[in-house]
Amino acid sequence: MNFDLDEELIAIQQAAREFAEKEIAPTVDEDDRAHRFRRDLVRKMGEMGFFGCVVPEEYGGTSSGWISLVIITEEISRIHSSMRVAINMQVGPARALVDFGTEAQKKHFIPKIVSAEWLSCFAITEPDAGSDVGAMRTTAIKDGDHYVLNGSKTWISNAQVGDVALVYAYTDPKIKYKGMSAFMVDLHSPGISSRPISEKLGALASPTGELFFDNCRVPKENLLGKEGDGFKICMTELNSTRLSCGAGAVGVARACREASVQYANQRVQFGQKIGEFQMIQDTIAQMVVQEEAARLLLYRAAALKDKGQPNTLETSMAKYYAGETCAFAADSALKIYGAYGYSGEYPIERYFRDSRSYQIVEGSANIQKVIIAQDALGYRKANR
Ligand code: GRA
Repeated sequence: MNFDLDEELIAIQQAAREFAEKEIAPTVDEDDRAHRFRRDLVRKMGEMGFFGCVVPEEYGGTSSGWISLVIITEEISRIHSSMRVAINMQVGPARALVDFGTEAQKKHFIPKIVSAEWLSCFAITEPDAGSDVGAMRTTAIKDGDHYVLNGSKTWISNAQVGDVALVYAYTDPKIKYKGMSAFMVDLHSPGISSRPISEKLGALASPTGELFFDNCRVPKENLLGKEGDGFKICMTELNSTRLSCGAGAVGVARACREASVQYANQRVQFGQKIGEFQMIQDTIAQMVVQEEAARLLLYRAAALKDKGQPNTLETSMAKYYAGETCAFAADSALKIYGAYGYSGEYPIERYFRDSRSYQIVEGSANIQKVIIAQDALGYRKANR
């Protein structure tokens, strides 16, 4: 496989880098400290076409492909990890609609999601259902032309700012995951409320919250796929969003590596630049190699998807490794910067806080390892 980026991808990379450096970077520390969600910037990202990479042009997308999604996410996350979450919130539901929506659903939702006229999100996780998606308790019971939603979701990015959500719920709780269904829900409907989760370690400028459904009536036209398709839709969606999430991890790892190299070349101790000490070189070398390996794993997984081939295994490998790489890079940057890294004077403490999310979200590191190991052991093939 050849991973030299072609002209189109290089142009996309440059546009995303320029956007991140010009539009996001000037206020990144201020936005992060104030927990400020930049809806205006999300809208601009929509105008730039960042949310349309894997959406056909007829629905407002660009069809530039999965590798371009990975490239854009890395560039955004390198400047501000919080801002890359917005990519998954728009792309996840938009792509699920491309894969499973009716023509009417596609026309109604996708253009407004891709342009970020509507902020979207997806709601899987519940207080007692994190890694074990099948353990969710939210129900959607048919009542005439509607489904009535009851239950609560937690750790939902964009919960308190979203306009629409892709919500997973049981239409038939008795038959476990075979009774799970997926719905596009207007978050301004009666029976829906939200509560922000503001006390968190990182991703401070990305809103996170709880969603509560109290007899919320969702028109039956908003069912995505058929009743019972929910688990499959959810796994397919996660297989898409894990790619972008992994790219976010690489973006933060790259920011750590770039900052570490710069500092190692500037900071003098014991009469020489600290970069001249072999222990620092050992760390820098590991950061460089891990970052490149993680990026190549992501490109490979994305390239398979661009060719329409199964890539669940490759996506799990890439997401897992990118998360570990990010944690190592942030940990290393903090050691290299020492007390300055611990202070608010440099962005290292933000990288460190943001890095931790990547071993948790979009399927924890352990869940990815389960998928990889079960495939290797022949218990359950990941690529079906
Ligand atoms: O064969 P079948 O017809 O019985 O179907 C089974 C299987 O083939 C069924 O689901 C199918 N399936 C899939 N279909 C398509 C399983 N995996 C896939 C797939 N990748 N694609 C049941 O399968 P199962 O394996 O028996 O299910 P399980 O053991 O209950 O669960 C599997 C697993 C643990 C992998 C799953 O639950 C999982 O992925 N858990 C992790 C949950 C997760 O990733 N949550 C993320 C929350 S959202 C989030 O983090 C947002 C962050 C935003 C951001 O920062 O980007």
